[in-house]
Amino acid sequence: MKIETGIILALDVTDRARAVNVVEAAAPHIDAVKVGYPLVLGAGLGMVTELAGSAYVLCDFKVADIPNTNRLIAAEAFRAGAKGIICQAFPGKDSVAAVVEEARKHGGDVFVVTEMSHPGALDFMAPNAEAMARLAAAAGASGIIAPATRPERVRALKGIIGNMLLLSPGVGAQGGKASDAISAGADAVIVGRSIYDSAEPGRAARDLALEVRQAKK
Ligand code: OMP
Repeated sequence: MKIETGIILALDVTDRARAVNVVEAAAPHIDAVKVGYPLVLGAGLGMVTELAGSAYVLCDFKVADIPNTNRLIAAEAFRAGAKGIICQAFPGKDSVAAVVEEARKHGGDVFVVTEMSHPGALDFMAPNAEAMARLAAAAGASGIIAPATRPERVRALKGIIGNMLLLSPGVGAQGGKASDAISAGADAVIVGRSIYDSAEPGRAARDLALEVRQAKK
């Protein structure tokens, strides 16, 4: 993934026409479109293929199964046109390695979730997040996902992964600030509702891109 604006659009809408409109408006200000279960279950896996015609599509399937099932899921995502995929670390290193191995066949990226952005992540994920970041690095992933809602955790986890990418969700609707996440070491922020629920998604994406650019100075 090439980081320029530092904005990844989380396209969690379920309707094809709305999805296309939001992407068209936000396109000049984003580095990638993250497509997850809401859109794929609502409008079909064909959305990945359609959007891949004009954008880097990051499939957020939070892949979290045994190695063979992970491999099968990743293969379908890349076959549909995804350039990157998100997997969970907690099933362990063989499960993550299976996703990385499949991604390599397609020249794709793997991003591994460490500590999630919601409060419940403190129950089980936070105590293990450093180990999960080390696992991601050892597996040869392109990067990790870490919470904009806790910039101090972004800083700590970026310290573990070095030059790997750190993508940070939790901006806006979940209470985090893009500039805080970037200042703490995030390479890009993942933003959904603050863009797609805005009356002007293009303007919302542009304003966030400006905030990111200023925080990177
Ligand atoms: P908004 O809260 O609407 O900006 O959306 C955030 C997006 O990031 C959603 O697609 C979430 O599924 C995703 N996300 C998190 O919010 N927190 C995480 O810890 C990890 C993710 C993710 O993997 O993308």
